Formats: sequence, structure tokens, C-alpha cells
Amino acid sequence: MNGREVVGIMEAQYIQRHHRHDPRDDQCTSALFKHVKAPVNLVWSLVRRFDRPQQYKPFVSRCIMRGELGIGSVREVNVKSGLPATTSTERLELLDDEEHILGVRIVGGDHRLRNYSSIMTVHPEVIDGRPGTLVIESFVVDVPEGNTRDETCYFVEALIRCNLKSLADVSERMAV
Ligand code: A9S
Repeated sequence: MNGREVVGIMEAQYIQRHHRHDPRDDQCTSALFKHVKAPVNLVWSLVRRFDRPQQYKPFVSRCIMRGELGIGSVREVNVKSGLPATTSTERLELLDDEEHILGVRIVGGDHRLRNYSSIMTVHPEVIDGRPGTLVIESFVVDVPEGNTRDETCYFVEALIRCNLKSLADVSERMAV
């Protein structure tokens, strides 16, 4: 078994353990992976800040917390112009600093992502002989009226890919 196959098996195990969404038949779900050339604690320090998504998310212009940072707290996210929405209200469902798991549910906003829930996990790995991080982000969301499952998945995956690329850029810049 080569290194690539080993990583593939580990990714599958992580998905089985943390990223089960059990979608209904009118929902779509997917998972994206990103290998970051920065230590897991640095990447996690960015991911865990539910109150500061703009630290790495390129579409976020502002984030206002309602109440203290803790399970159940809600954030009002304003996104930049040119996107198919202006606001998103999001609830912190899970924040596990041991297992490095972040769970967020979108509970409101002027967009079309209904019942959107995401899980992010970060896992230490070695990249080119140096400390690296495997980031996994999975989601489940309703397929909106008038859209297909594929269109919905494609739309959300494209946005998450941008977020993960930016998370990698910010982390790798900080790791220098
Ligand atoms: O922010 C995330 O982690 C993921 C997504 C898919 C966010 C998408 C978004 O913020 C827009 C970028 C505005 C696109 C929301 C909630 C709805 C959109 O239509």
C-alpha cells in the first residue's frame, strides 16, 4: 500500500467517525478535503473561532456575536456584495477542542440554503516531512425548489473549496 492509499483509508475512517449526516432524500451532502502545510494547532486556532470567521473566510465582511462564545451561541454573518445573499444567521452546535471538531448550523438569513449543517475536523499529518494538517469539511443541506441535487452540491462545494483554500493560505502564511 502506498502513502496515497493510506491517506485515503484514514480519510474514509475520519468521515465514518465524524462526518455522518444521514441526509433525507430531498437533501444533498458531500465532504471536501484540504491538505494544509501548517501544524494542526495553528489551523485549529483559526477554525475554532466561531466569532471570527472573517479571519479566513473570503466571503465574510462582518460577524456579530449574539451572546458569549459557547455551544448554542448564534452569530450574524454579513457577506460581501456580489453573492446571492447578504446575511446568514448561524448557530454553534459543537466545539470540541480535544477531538478538533466544529459543528455549525445555519438557522436564518436571506439566502436559499435551508437546513444547512456543516462539520469541520482537523487531523495532524506529515507533509513533505513537516507538520501538516488534513482539514475535512462536510455538509448537508436541503435541495431548494427548482434546483437539482447536483446543482446544489456543486454550488456549496465551490464555496467551501474557496473557504478551505483561504484557510490554507492564511495558515501557511502564519506558519512561516
Ligand atoms: O460559509 C460557509 O462555511 C459555507 C457556505 C456554503 C456559506 C455560504 C453563504 O454564506 C454564501 C457565501 C452567502 C452563499 C450562504 C450562507 C449562502 C449563500 O448563498
